Amino acid sequence: MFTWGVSTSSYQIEGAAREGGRRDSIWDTFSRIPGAVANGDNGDIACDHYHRYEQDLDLIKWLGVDAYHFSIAWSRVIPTGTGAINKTGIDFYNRLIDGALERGITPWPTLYHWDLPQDLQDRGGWNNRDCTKWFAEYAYQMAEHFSDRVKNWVTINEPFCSAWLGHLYGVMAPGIKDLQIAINASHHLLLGHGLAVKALREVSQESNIGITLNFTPAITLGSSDEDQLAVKLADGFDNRWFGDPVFKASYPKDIVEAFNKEIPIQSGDMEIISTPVDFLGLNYYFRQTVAYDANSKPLSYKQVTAPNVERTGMGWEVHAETFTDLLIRINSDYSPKEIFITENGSAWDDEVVDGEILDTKRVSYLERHLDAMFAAKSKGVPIKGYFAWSLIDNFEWAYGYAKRFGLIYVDYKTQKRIPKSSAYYYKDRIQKS
Ligand code: IFM
Repeated sequence: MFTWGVSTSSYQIEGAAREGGRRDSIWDTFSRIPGAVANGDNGDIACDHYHRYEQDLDLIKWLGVDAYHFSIAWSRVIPTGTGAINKTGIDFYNRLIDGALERGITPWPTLYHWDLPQDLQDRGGWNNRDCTKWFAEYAYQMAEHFSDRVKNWVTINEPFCSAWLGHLYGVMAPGIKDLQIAINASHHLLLGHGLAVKALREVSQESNIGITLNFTPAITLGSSDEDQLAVKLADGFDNRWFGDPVFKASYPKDIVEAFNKEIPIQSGDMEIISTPVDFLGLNYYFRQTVAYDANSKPLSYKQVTAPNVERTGMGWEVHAETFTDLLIRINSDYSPKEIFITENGSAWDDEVVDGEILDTKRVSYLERHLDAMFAAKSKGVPIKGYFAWSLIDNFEWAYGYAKRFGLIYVDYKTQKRIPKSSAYYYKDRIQKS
């Protein structure tokens, strides 16, 4: 059976930031830094999903999907990150999981979608090797509480973003700009993933466990050897740095050499990181265009703006064929047992006109990417499901509420939800499948 679903994440939709015993995550802290998030937005209220989850589950059911991929806010269930469980937080996810199951929807939680408890950041966060243990203990606790009803688990979502955007470029929480710390964080995120796989399996052998990696294929407009090198470096930095350890138990040599930094690998780490997973969660949004640049740091390439290409409201190139090629390549490079597309979608400047949102560009993006995915599937890539990003408009990290990815529009003043044309398209496509 092919699984159709929708995805969200805790900090982006829940709100209720200071309710029910939840403590700050690094995103609460980061959002308070002047200028860190567009318009000074934060996730205090977001989509108020914490209070409106029943309505949101009804919308998920109305869409006709099989599964709901959400994330658990670590600081809601273990507010200081380690130690005492917060029963009120657990109760919220019990209600969410039960509510999904009552509606015939399979819950697919991710354990970590970037919202590290601030108390753990104060102890060094992902730069501290202990964070891998804290994460594994948290994973174990979540399995103890939910694995009687939850079978499908994603450990970590897009370690690329946590590691590089959060610790190298500082454009996401915790806002650090340091290559060595970013490398440490990347290794600890991956190690935490491996330990969490073991912890989840220890509690429930029936678990179906994966990690979600985002892949951004690169091309160049140049024809020089240097530009080809730029493509290779971009691919190594974005894609192979995270895929190779999980599926090949090693970091890509060319990038290790180019970084010329210490990687905090201890004996046995790579075996733990490459603990076999049941599936790869794959996120795809766009392809990038790069050129060689000897002065760029940490690697000798830079992003260039390809002319005359279609772009989303994020400025990301729309290129569905790349999705097909990527899926074929990932299958051939890594041979994952199964692939679930855990995110794919696009942001546009949606407008409500006479109570409707005719988001024809999102419909077109969705249609072309679904076709592209099925093209890869028909060539033998073991794609078992597709989750659209996102169920509803939400807090788009450093862009705040300015960028809308939802199939369902959210009026942030009233919290009214309005299905966009893309929601009707998705519903119809699922029905016909
Ligand atoms: O909103 C994000 C999500 O949290 C992670 N993947 C990419 C999405 C769009 O930027």
